[in-house]
Amino acid sequence: MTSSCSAIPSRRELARVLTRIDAGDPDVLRHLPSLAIDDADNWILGVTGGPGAGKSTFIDSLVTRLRRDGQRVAVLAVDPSSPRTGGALLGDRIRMVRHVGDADVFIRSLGSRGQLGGLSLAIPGAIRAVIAAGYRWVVLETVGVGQSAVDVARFSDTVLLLTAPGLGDAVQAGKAGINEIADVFVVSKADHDGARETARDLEASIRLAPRAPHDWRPPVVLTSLGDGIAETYEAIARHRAYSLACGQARARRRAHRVSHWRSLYMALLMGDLERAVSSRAGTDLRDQVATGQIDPFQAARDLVHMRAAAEESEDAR
Ligand SMILES: Nc1nc2c(ncn2[C@@H]2O[C@H](COP(=O)(O)OP(=O)(O)OP(=O)(O)O)[C@@H](O)[C@H]2O)c(=O)[nH]1
Ligand SMILES: [Mg+2]
Repeated sequence: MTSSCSAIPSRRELARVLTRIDAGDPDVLRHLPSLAIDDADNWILGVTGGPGAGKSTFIDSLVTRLRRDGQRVAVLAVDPSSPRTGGALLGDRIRMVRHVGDADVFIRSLGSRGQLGGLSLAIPGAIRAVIAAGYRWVVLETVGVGQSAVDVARFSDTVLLLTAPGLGDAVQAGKAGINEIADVFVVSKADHDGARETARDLEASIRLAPRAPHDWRPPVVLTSLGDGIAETYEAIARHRAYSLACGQARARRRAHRVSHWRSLYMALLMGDLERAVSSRAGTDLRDQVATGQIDPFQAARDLVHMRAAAEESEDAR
């Protein structure tokens, strides 16, 4: 963080750090690995589901429930398609106005147009930043399609999949393999027709999934505009207890750290690559590639070798 890694940053400092993370600012990378995620008291909840499935509405109610227990909560809306963060976009897509005045709730969207590592770097970075600021619960919201859903699942301790009745979401999600990442299934908009059928379809697909006797069996809960939140909260608590007891939480945090490390490594390599390409030798090679004087594959290998040689001479010094 800015002044010191050990001090708890203010909200304003936190907002500034997140802006830099979102922008892929390489300077901020240096400070992030030192911020631990080891404490099992921190819990990272991934909430995914189709567009308009009711994720933000649901999270709003869940945050109210967590606040009743005195928990400090950070909500990070991960939106790879957003043109920019904050402002109108945040207001449009995150319906959590109830918590705007609450100092113990931090809400922020994350779009990451940063060059370095994209969302797979921004998500673990942002998680570390909010945990360091004392938010013990981190809720990640993302649309349950494509890479961002996978990224969110990779960095979550418990994954909730929301399905609204009548959208064919359950079938679509099943096809995309998204069902496999869910620890708790939430049928949202349960006041709509077809909610019970959707729940039954999900139950049937859960029954069919191969599972050892001691494995976690994802429950299905129904919610609508605040109803069913107690049951969902209880399902999350059960999954958390299971995960902590059987070692799943530890395994996921290990995978989380490795993913973070890989994306940091890629970010550093990308920075290196940019420097190599814009160096004198890189520019010469680029010109030769452009005019067809040299085969691109050969030129790419030349660049790799040049970087390696430069590193060796740096090491020797
Ligand atoms: N009837 C009914 N409407 C709901 C419920 N939950 C959400 N909605 C409505 O569904 C619409 C989408 O809700 P959001 O909470 O914004 O859904 P979302 O999944 O966060 O949407 P995106 O972030 O845009 O993908 C809004 O108009 C909500 O008012 C519910 O339980 N019942
Ligand atoms: Mg939303």
